[in-house]
Amino acid sequence: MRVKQAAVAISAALSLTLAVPAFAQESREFSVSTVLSDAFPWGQAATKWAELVDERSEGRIILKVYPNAQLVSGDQTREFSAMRSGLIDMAVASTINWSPQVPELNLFSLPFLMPDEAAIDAITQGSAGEKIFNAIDKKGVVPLAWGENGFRELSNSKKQVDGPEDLKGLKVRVVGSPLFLDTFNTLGANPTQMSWADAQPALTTGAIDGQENPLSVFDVARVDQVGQKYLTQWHYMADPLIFGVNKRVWKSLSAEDRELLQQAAIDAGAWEIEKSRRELSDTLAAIRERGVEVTELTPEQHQAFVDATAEVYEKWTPRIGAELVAEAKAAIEAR
Ligand code: X2X
Repeated sequence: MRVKQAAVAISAALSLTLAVPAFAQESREFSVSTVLSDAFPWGQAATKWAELVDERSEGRIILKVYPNAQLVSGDQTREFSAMRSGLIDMAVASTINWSPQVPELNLFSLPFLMPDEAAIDAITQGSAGEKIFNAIDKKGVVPLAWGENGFRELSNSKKQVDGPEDLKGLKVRVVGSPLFLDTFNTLGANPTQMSWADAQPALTTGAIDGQENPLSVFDVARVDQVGQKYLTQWHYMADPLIFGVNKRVWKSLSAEDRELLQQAAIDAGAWEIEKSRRELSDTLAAIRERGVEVTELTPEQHQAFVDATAEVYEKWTPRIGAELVAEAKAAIEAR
């Protein structure tokens, strides 16, 4: 009797299993954190990743994007810790926001290290990039691919800035690593750290005079409409984006799905880097058209900023790792 009952139960369970379509059974959803929404290239990188994964897994793997750092209540420098602890499954993140937990990522924030896009690529696509990925991996997050936020330009509501002396006393909002405080303090400015969520109201009320962000962010967030009328194209640093996955989530995936997820991240990242670079000149034209005074630096003016920030290297090179900094410099030299 017992045996017969068990057999009935098993056959019922079996037919139930067979009745459920395979995709519904195996479909898994993961959270993806970003700071900027898909109105910006950054958010578009995450959306593209989700689309490619959906398509290539035939709906088995669903990436749900949560923009505006909402999974950490806007506190973007807590994103890495939240990911490591499993509160967030995946992210497309700026190197700046993860740099408090991964000191090696401060490399990209060294002022005037990377003169052009080829210099960014020389780091990310070479042995220095590999070292950085290893450092992230050791901290509990699996890095899959690179994207790009872009070269960060300086804006303010007070005056045209074409030399370090113009920054004296200017209240500038910065984010992330204390390295930014050192850079702006060295320049004689008055830097203050706050999240992007807090920066926008602070710009509106005039609590701060200036900020630094890529042209795409300045443009899409309409930063000029909160009084930022002066923009200096000083290209002092660029923040790449990193596609990453929590380690436990990564280990729970099959080898095929890991490959699928990584290849989709690589493709989405390459797509976004190409797109953001291609759109730069149109973006700059749009910003100019809205009446923003854009300052380009002469080589001499540029050099004055380089000289004024040299001491940041002395303090930060040992923290980032002397070997890594040297490797990055050599890769840039050889680009
Ligand atoms: O907060 C910023 O300035 C932003 C949006 O660029 C980053 O998250 C690094």
